[in-house]
Amino acid sequence: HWTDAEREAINTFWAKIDHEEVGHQALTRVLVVYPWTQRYFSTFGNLSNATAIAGNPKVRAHGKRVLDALGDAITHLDNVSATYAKLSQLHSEKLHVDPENFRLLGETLIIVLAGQFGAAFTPAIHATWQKFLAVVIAALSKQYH
Ligand code: ZNH
Repeated sequence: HWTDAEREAINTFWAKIDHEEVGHQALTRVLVVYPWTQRYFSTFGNLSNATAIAGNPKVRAHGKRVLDALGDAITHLDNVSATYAKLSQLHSEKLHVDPENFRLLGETLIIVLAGQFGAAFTPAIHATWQKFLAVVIAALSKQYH
């Protein structure tokens, strides 16, 4: 269900994204803007304020890991549910992450991309990314019962 133009928009834009930097900014923002998300990261140490969150090396490493995982979805665009089946199960059964938080991270990621790329994040690219993230969120939410 992807057009050639959508595949092109996703892949071209993805190639420009610095996983560590964008992942770090997106996760940092989620933890600051939606502070209840901090409860899932109790092993990450000091998350007591925005400066501590931004300087926390575990937050940085985890942000990159999340972006790397988005890369798995991009290389399996026709197969995102299967690609994320184990990851969905992990978030549901082991981490107990409320899937509503996937949506918050997706929205925040869009804001970070818009801020970083400005006019280059065109309405068409924005629309395609919104669709891509909706597919990702649905796949990550799939193993919740
Ligand atoms: Zn998550 C983990 C991805 C969202 C929380 N994650 C994780 C991992 C990955 C991911 C890859 C690793 C796994 C293993 O180890 O195996 N995530 C992801 C993605 C997304 C997400 C892709 C979207 C897009 N998460 C999320 C959210 C949250 C979370 C929203 C909350 C808020 N995760 C989490 C946790 C963990 C994870 C808590 C664990 C961490 C540690 O290190 O411990």
